[in-house]
Amino acid sequence: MNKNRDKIILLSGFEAFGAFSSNPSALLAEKFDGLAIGPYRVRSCILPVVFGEASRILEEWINQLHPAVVVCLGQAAGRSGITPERIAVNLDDADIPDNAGNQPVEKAIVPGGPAAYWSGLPVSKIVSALAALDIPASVSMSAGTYVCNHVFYSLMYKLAGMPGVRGGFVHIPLMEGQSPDDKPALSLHQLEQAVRCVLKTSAQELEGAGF
Ligand code: PCA
Repeated sequence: MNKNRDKIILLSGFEAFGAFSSNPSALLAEKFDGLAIGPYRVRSCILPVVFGEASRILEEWINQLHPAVVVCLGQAAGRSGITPERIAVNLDDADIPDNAGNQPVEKAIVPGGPAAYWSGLPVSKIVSALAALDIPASVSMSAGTYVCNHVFYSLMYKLAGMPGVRGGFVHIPLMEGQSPDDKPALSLHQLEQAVRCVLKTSAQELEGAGF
């Protein structure tokens, strides 16, 4: 395999969904596209908030780019800090329709697949690194059962067959100014700092050294 291909971090964000007209995860993915993180180059994609389609598109990007690290971002309104997800579950159970009108209830993502997968990202190290930057963060035990968990589970299912490639999911709070209500939010600057820290900590884990 081409050596350069080993040095890509694939970063995904989501389109707006539900009651929101924007999604900070998409904004951040766009901002980081093409940036260097140590010896790695970030490539970004924006996923539709649609069960099935989102994970198919992510899989196409993985097949095309052969990334060394895959970090998927999603918005979690109501959370006050950055929350790397520890575990993906084999369940679609939607409270609201996705952007194509699908609303699966108690449906396996991969029928007969494992009940759950651990994240491949160093979730505790990421939280410590964020805390050192004074960015609120904690490890989350559930990515929910909506499209984010669907993408997370599908990613880990795929990466189970790709030894050496690390991946996982990180939920982020709303961005300041995004929502008129009083849900917690971080500034764009804090969110950018946080994503840089997540990517750097994840890539350093692969390199086994600082950069
Ligand atoms: N958050 C949703 C889906 C897209 C997003 O940004 C979720 O948490 O499932």
